[in-house]
Amino acid sequence: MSLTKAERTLVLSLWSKVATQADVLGTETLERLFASYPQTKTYFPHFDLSAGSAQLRAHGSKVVAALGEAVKSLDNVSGALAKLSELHAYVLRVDPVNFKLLSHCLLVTLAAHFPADFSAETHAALDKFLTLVSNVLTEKYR
Ligand code: HNI
Repeated sequence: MSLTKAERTLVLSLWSKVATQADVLGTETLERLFASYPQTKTYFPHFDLSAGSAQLRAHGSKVVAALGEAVKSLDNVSGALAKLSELHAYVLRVDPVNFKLLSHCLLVTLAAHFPADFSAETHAALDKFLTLVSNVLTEKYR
């Protein structure tokens, strides 16, 4: 699976805006995840998950930063995220279903923050990108 040239352009263009607000966008994504799908909180028993907590914000920026690395390596996402793939599969053992939930919450967050950029084409390109990343982060399970 890979993105077409047109899809890459759309992802890169929106990501140039996302990268400057990694903290805010990542935190909101996690807040939406834990509010809408509380079962996902079970992976973070050691976190203070109240809205806007320091841990939530730190983790939110890490997740968006990792996605930024993938955006920079659209030709080799599995290489760019190899270590994270091992971490999520072998150490954290996150059920793959949760990647869909997180991806959805990120899309909603981006749509809310960048309504003018969030055309159906951009939505579809981001969805494909997040599916690609999720596949990489869960491929070690198979
Ligand atoms: Ni995820 C740690 C990126 C999906 C649960 N995760 C990380 C780290 C990054 C990261 C970066 C920090 C690694 C480090 O410190 O070395 N996670 C991503 C990305 C996605 C993702 C890019 C998907 C797009 N993670 C998920 C999902 C869950 C999840 C769906 C569970 C619901 N991640 C975790 C947990 C940790 C984690 C738990 C460890 C947190 C900690 O600091 O203890």
